Amino acid sequence: MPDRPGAPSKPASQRGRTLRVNAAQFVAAVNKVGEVPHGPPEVAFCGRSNVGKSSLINAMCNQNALARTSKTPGRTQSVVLFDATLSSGQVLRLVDLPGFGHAEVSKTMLAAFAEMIQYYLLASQQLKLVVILQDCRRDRDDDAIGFAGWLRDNHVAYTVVATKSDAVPATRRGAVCQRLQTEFRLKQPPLAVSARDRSGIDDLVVRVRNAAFPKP
Ligand SMILES: Nc1nc2c(ncn2[C@@H]2O[C@H](COP(=O)(O)OP(=O)(O)OP(=O)(O)O)[C@@H](O)[C@H]2O)c(=O)[nH]1
Ligand SMILES: [Mg+2]
Repeated sequence: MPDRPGAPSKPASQRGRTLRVNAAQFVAAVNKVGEVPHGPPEVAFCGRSNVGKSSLINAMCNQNALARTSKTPGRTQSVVLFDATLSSGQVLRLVDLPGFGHAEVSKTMLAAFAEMIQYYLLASQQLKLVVILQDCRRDRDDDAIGFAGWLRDNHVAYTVVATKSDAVPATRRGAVCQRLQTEFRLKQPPLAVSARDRSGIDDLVVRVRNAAFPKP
């Protein structure tokens, strides 16, 4: 189930009143998936360590330090849950997953992370969308492409976003997104986002809301 067909075509900023996160709070950090408390519809953020997952959650929630960020890869080592209340009154659970592929963590721990993440993704009753993050500055990421294939095979809905778009000249962003579209076999180019200059953030909030609360 590649990129959601219902995703908005016009940027949120051009569609009148912007949907925003009015309040967000930390719910729990869990190391065992069985401990994820039942709650609102969930949207999970995953990707390579240091790709900007925690920063993106903070930007979406208009906060600086809700999710812990770090220059050191491997900062987020548990499944961390945040509940975000939207200006529409709807409540979303944002799930910050441990990053895959960082050297500072032992192979055994990496395997344990992967197992925990996969179990969560398959077992959660509330998971509505997985957001796969890809750093605009990096080349092809076979781990993430393989992971997207695994999600497809297991009928888990996902979308791809290209992070840190501020770090790539505006003239190159289109080419990066086109390459990612091909690599991930998406119906449309991924959304380019930047936690630093907030570009694409409002659109991402709309996109995850639409996935979490589909119109009947
Ligand atoms: N230029 C730029 N840097 C960013 C952006 N988002 C995050 N970063 C930087 O990238 C680094 C990693 O950010 P995190 O949000 O901690 O990344 P993460 O994916 O949560 O990392 P792990 O928890 O280790 O898996 C930090 O130094 C951030 O300041 C962005 O939009 N633009
Ligand atoms: Mg993190």
